[in-house]
Amino acid sequence: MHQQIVMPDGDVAYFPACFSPQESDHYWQALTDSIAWRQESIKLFNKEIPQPRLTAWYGDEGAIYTYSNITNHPLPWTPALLAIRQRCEEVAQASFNSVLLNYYRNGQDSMGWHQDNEPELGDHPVIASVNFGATRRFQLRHKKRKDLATITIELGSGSLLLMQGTTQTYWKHQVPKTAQSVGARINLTFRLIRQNETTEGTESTEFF
Ligand SMILES: O=C(O)CCC(=O)C(=O)O
Ligand SMILES: [Mn+2]
Repeated sequence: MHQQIVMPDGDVAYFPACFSPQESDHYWQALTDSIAWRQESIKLFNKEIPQPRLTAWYGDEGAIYTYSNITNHPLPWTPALLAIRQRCEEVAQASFNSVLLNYYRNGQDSMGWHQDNEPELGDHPVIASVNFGATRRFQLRHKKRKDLATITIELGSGSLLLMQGTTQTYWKHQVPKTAQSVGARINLTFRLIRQNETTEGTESTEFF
């Protein structure tokens, strides 16, 4: 069972129960216990600002990505991450070689408007976004069409949001802060990072 979001210039599908409540409890605990959560900072106007969430990056050895001018090497897959990835690959009918994890401690943790358009992801990335724990509001906004309303989806525990096609070209997304009292939430975005000449030092254009 899934819901296709009605939107121009994008392809977003919501699977509210990709994982059962039992599986969700299990993975919540496994990820809380085993992931090396980090508090990263971003440099803004020469000041180090802590990100409003904890993060972690896991994946195949070569799945290197650059973020805020920092080259990030992934940590090796854990059994829980491999099992979650397998479910995502079955549903998405796509392959993923890395996952970015976000830990939102409470309603003050958030992620601002952005698109997942790092060059390493290629032109039309397939992104599988999985959630465990508290339900949080996820919003999509068209970059040019001011006549289109913001789309809001409440992402619940055990859900999968699949973004593909031209979604990352034409739409931005965010997880806003909320004044409501909400518990912690773990989000995982599975991605396929493309090796390129700069990171590999060869002319290989293979996907891995
Ligand atoms: O937490 C979410 O639902 C979104 C996370 C996200 O957009 C990202 O990691 O790029
Ligand atoms: Mn994103």
